[in-house]
Amino acid sequence: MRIVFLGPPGAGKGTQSALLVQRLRIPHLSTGDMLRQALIEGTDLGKRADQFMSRGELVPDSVVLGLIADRLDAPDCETGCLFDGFPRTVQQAEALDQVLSKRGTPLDLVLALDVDETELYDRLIQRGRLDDRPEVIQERFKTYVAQTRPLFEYYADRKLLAPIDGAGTPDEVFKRIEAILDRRAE
Ligand code: B4P
Repeated sequence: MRIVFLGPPGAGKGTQSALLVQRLRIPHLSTGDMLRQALIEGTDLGKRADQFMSRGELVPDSVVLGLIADRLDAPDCETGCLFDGFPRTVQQAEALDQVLSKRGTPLDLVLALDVDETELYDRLIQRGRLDDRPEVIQERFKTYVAQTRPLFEYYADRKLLAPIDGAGTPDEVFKRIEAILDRRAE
């Protein structure tokens, strides 16, 4: 099964993805984690990505698409995977469609988390990662609305979108996701 997790910064994509990959036993492909790992390792790619992440901007599509294409070549992705925080632009979504259709393995589902912006802000401030400073959070929200939010329509048009209320505890949100999966399996 191939699933995309979509949602604003701090909506819980990473949190819910960790639960979902345990249930589905598929690899977890988080572009945010991959970029942060590249920075920790001090690679050129990591240093380049950091310039964008630290300002609340998206890392260029070419960088992110290269990471995803390499990861999809690994044998553990043959039976499926969970894309967490990718795609984040319509261009990334189109590129992903192309890569997957070449492999004959299209997307099955797009889970779209929605959470009130005040709640998102509180969660991110509490998390306190380097890119969770007030001015960077506001920039990430703006970037999300301009570049990622259009993906809701993109995937709704393709009948793949499953909207989820992301308010409440992580367990409550995960139960809503499980209900969607159970309905699909019926
Ligand atoms: P990401 O790593 O994807 O991070 P995020 O959107 O900020 O967080 P997420 O939604 O995963 O929230 P989480 O579960 O951690 O992106 C970081 C940056 O990387 C981007 O800004 C961008 O620059 C770059 N990037 C990544 N992918 C890219 C792409 N495809 N293209 C270009 N650039 C890209 O939850 C947040 C906090 O809330 C946590 O502390 C968590 O414990 C808490 N929480 C979660 N669920 C909760 C709940 N239900 N109730 C209360 N708290 C909750």
